[in-house]
Amino acid sequence: MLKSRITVSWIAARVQAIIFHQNNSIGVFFMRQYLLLIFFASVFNCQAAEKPNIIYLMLDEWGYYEMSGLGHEKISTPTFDRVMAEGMRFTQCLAGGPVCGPTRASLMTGKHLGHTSMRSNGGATPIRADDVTIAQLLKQAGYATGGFGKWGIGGRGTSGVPEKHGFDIFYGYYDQVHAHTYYPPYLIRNSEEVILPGNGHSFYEGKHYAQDLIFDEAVSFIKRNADKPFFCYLPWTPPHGLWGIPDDDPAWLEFKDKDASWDFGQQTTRDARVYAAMLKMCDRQLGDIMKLLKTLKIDDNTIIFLCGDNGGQAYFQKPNGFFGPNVDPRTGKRVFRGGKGQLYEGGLRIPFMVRWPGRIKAGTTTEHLCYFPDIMPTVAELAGLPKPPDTDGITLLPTLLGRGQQQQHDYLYWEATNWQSVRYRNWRWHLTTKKTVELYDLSTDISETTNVAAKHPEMVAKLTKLAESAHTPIRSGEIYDRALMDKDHSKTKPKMKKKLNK
Ligand SMILES: [Ca+2]
Repeated sequence: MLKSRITVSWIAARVQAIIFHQNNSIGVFFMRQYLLLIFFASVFNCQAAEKPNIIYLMLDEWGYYEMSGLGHEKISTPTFDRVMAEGMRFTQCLAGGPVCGPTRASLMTGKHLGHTSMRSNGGATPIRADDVTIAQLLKQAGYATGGFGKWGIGGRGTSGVPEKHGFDIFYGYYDQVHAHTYYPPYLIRNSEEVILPGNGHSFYEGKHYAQDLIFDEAVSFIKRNADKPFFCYLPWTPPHGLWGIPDDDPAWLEFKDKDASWDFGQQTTRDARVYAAMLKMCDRQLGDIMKLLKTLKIDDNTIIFLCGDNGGQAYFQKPNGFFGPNVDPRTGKRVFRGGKGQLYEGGLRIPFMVRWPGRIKAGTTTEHLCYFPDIMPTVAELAGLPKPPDTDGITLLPTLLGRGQQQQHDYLYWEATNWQSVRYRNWRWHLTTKKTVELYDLSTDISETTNVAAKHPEMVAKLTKLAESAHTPIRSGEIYDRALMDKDHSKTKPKMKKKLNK
């Protein structure tokens, strides 16, 4: 089946790509060699016979402690709790970046933020045409590839569009600002507009609810591809704002009549209630997908990753947020400093769990320190591929399967605008926006309260050097059609009401 899909013209295209891209980095050169290797491995059937389906569900802004399974009393997430109970929870998984765009770039390309082509949420820095994504690897290993949700690493008319990066189909939002409403006038399918009549006048109301459509497309993709290995990437927008939800959604019915102590929000007094309802809605939708896997008899051969995309934000109520994403609900105390947008632990710690019936031991927890670049080598190994050559990640499979020696990172690295950070074992080093050096010993100070840089000059010197070696200059992608890219961005969108019509 796989052989039949590989054509002579495909070989010609790959060879041409290698010959004519002289201007690329060594990493890109090796990645291209690697893609050829995958191809020949496919031809001669050298790969593992059975490849699991891979579902990667990443909720936008979902905080570390925001699940009922960890004792949260305001949030209800029975399916997420079930994934935790039936799979493995990582207590120390860190996002690839502190905000939407960079973290997605890190996840998709297997690189840390010193190497990614996108490092900020500016909107006009797509990934490059020669960036290789997880979907490209899996595609060439014979997977059907679909993405449903918020892409965020390359708008229409740029080098970063998903259909040029290994996805057979991507449906949803390409532009992050486009995703600020759940009632957009259109969504995007492989760079084409899908018009949603009756939408576009309000952030909160309309005829078509984007998340329902995105969910339906994902379900349809799974059904269509049940008989072959598939990669279903679900970077869903909820519970990111602005917080709109249909009046009749069962999850909203559960939260809408909460008492006045819930009246917190940014634009409306119901935002906090909608936030909680959105998590319950996504929980229900994942539950429906898991039921479908059973019906299709592919549950045992499907691995599900479930995570947040960046550290939790203190939404709706200062200083810790109405839901306290970095507050342990069992103690009521804030554990991690900072939140979304920052490189302190609180800006990067995310919920992360993985379920694979019969393969991953149920109800297990690991403290293995990992981050988004690790996903690429992990899924490559799942697909029977050799380790990708151009990644900063390390496969998680020894931890997940309880088999073999788990390799540890020498260090983990992040950067944001004027801020660099290194995690080295239990040390956390920062060169902050104020150009001050901070060093924390997380083994005794998980909340990063006491800067011990002055006491440990050797450690500071060591980690400073690591940060210097990890950073490379940004080489971002290209914009071919700025007007098309801008069309999905807020500046040119029709004015929409930020107030509810009631
Ligand atoms: Ca986010």
